[in-house]
This record gives sequence, structure tokens and C-alpha cells, in this order.
Amino acid sequence: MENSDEDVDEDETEWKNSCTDEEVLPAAAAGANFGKEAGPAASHRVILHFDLDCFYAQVEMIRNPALRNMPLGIQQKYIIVTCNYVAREHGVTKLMSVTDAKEKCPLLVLVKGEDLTHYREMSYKVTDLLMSYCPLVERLGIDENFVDITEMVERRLAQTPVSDNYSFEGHVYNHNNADANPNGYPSLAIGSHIATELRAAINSKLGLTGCAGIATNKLLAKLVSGTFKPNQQTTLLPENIRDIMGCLSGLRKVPGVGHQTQKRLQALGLVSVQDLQLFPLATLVREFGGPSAQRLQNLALGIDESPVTTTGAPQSLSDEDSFKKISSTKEVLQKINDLLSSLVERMHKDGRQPQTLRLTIRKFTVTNKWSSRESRQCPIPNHIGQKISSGSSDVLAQLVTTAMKLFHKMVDSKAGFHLTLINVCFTNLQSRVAAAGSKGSITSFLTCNTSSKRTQGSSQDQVV
Ligand code: DCP
Ligand code: MG
Ligand code: MG
Repeated sequence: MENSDEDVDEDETEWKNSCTDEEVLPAAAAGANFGKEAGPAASHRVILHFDLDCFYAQVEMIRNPALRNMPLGIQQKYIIVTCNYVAREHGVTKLMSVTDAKEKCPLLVLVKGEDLTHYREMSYKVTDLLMSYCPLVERLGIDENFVDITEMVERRLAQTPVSDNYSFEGHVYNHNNADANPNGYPSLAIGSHIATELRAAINSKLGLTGCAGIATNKLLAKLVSGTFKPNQQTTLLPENIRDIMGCLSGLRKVPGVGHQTQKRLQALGLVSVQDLQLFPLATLVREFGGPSAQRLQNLALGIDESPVTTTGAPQSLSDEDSFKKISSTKEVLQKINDLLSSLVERMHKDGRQPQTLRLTIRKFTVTNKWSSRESRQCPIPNHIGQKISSGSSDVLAQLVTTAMKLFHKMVDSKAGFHLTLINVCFTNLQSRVAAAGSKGSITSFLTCNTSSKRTQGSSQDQVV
């Protein structure tokens, strides 16, 4: 909900978790690379997708085990961003208002979930743990990871004596486990065992449960992983790809098809996944251009040869807050100060040096309640950057002053304004050694020599 750290491609907003750092972003911003760049032997891959159960609630239950058997909701402002499965049994759902949730479940225990520190920390522990088993791990959102285990599976297959005794662990989509013939799909069968092992490791080492999907590509692994929840896993066999795609209730449910794309497809008369599967490619090419048209049609068919891209260190760190209304400069100053002070601390822990400061706002307008975001950014001179990464306390005031200058470039405060979101972001993160060699200009920092970019309904703010 708030404190969104994730720059996400417009097409990925559905996947956007409120709290992910931008290391998630290179993947997500590229539509998690869905449908892009075929790798060799892409169709023979075994891809796992993990999604943790009621993630924030689990972290809170680990921090306070007394909460485990109680219905628990995690509250950000007046919304329950998630709730544990005890609460779900009482009819509480994700993103329900606190009022409705309390009505459904008067005994609901609420824990504030606005400080994301513990969630982030746990999120990285999960990714690190998965990487210790298999290096090809890509983060997606705060509680999800893809793992390409193709090589691991091949090694196991090579070590297994020729056999027709494979089995599936967990569920097999649209099959009773016993009916599915694992001998036709030894790689997926072995993949299902590896998924079980990794889920067990996450559980024994970190105390977390989650779901996994096992399939031949990222799109399908993501789609199948939530079939049985919580704490279960499902394998998708190639013979059932058509079924799973056909079950999606609309184009927006296809990972990689976001709001804007859906609108453009709708303008062409396309509503269902099947509509897109059957639509003449030539017409689609006219609207989207060749590669995108093909990619979209492929996604509708469950074809996705995009590689699992190892998620490196984040390209930027940001923090944001959304609210009903901020309309005075004093409130803006306070909010920017709060956001920057926690961001500076995180930057210090990260150890790298930011080269750019960016401020993003969302203005409320009557005609378009969720108007587009607007950003301004300016370079951070070397000595200020050094102070940030070394944790020097006197740097905050300078940053706040600069951020306020960025704010005044976007808002004429005398004319009156109404903001619904503020985001502060450090980008162009460099190791201190690299940063020492670069020339940040003090003049442009102080004068706020800025650049800007508007994004429509999305938090994607690339450095321009
Ligand atoms: N989140 C959020 N705001 C949203 C969506 C998600 O703050 N609009 C946070 C809270 C979730 C976490 O991200 O705990 C992960 O999102 P999921 O959609 O995976 O939801 P959960 O993990 O909570 O539940 P599930 O068991 O259904 O996966
Ligand atoms: Mg989850
Ligand atoms: Mg998730």
C-alpha cells in the first residue's frame, strides 16, 4: 500500500507489492522480462516460482508467536494489507478496509505494518537462501522468487539410473496426483521434488511457509503456484497449459499484461485470453509493433521464453507514503524529512553511494483521482554522497532542502495544491570506490539542476 519502493513497469502493476526494493525492479520493470529473449533450449527448462504465505503476517507471527493462533491483520492506514489464514477463515481478505474486517471478525488482532524493515530483511533472507541452493534466482515483489533449476534437474537426471519410477511431490494441475504420469515428464517430476526440498529449507531455516509452482517457464510457474494455498505446491504439465490459460478470468490476469495494455487490447475488441490467442497477429502488430505483438500473443498462449535473470543489488533505494491529502508546505516538509531520514539510514546500511536524488509526487485532480506521478531529480555531489553512505548525521538537512527545491519545481505552493503521494529515491548507486572517481556537481545540487519525467499511473521513474 504505502512505502512502495518498487518501480514497476506499467504492465506489472498487478504484481507490485507495496514494499519491494528496487532490486526487484530491474526484473519487474522489464515486465519481469516476461516473454522476452529466448534462451537456448528454453522450452526444456524447469522453473520454480515461490510465493510466501500471508507474508507480512508471517513475519509478525515469527516476531510474536503469541499471534500465531489468533486472527491477525496487518494494517497500513485504514487498510488490511494482508492477514493470516486464521483471519481468512473468518472472511477477512487482503486489502479489505479495517472497518469491514472488524465487522467480519470482531476478534481480529491488528498489527501496524507501515515499517517495512523486518519484511525487507526477511525477504532478502529467503532470496539468499534460495541462491545458496541454486544461483539462478530472480526476485519478483517482496515475497516471490523465480528459480531456474534446469541444470540441477539435469544433474539429478544424469545421476538417476534409467527408471520409470518417477513421482510428483504435491499437486499436479488438473490431475489427481496419482493419475498424472510422471514418467512422461521426468524433469518436472524431479523439479517437484526440488521444490519440496526448497520449501522445507525455507521452513526449517527461516520458519516461513509458502507455495511453489513448477512449470516449464516463468509465466506458467507464476500462474500455477497459487492453485492450492497455503503451504502447498503445484506442478503444471505441458498438456494442461491450455487449461490454465483458459481459466484466467480476463486479460489482466495474464502476468505481463497491465492496465494500459489491457485498455489498448480492449479497444481492439479483445476481452478474454482466448480472444487474444485467436486474434490476427498482423492486426496486433499494427497496434503494438512486431516484437510486442508477438510477445503478447505468446503470453496468452502460455509461451514465455524469458530467462530467469539473477537479481543483483538494487539500482536504487526509495521510500514513499500515500495519503488522502497533503496541502501545506509544512506538511510536505515534514513528510519529506521523515521519508529521507529513514532512507538515509538504509542507504548507510547498504554502504553504496547514491549519485542522484529524485522526488516523486502524485497530485490529486478532480477529473482523474489517480493522476500520474511526476518526478524531478538532481545529481548528488560526491561529498554529500559520501556523507550519506558513511551515516553522517548532518546530511539530512541538506537533502531535505534540496528535495524541497525539487518539490517547488513541480508545485506552485502559492496556488494551492493537493498531494496524495510523496516518494523519495536515491538512484545511480555506486560503490564508494567508483563514486570517488566520478564528478558530482555541487552547483547543480544546490541549484537543483533537474530533469524530470512523467509516468502515467505508474511508479516507473527512470533516470532521464
Ligand atoms: N502487499 C501490500 N500491498 C498490496 C499487496 C501486497 O502491502 N497491495 C504486501 C503484503 C503482503 C505482501 O505484500 O504480505 C505479499 O503479497 P501477496 O500478494 O503475496 O500476499 P500475501 O503473501 O500476504 O498472501 P498470500 O498467502 O495470498 O500470498
Ligand atoms: Mg504471498
Ligand atoms: Mg506475492
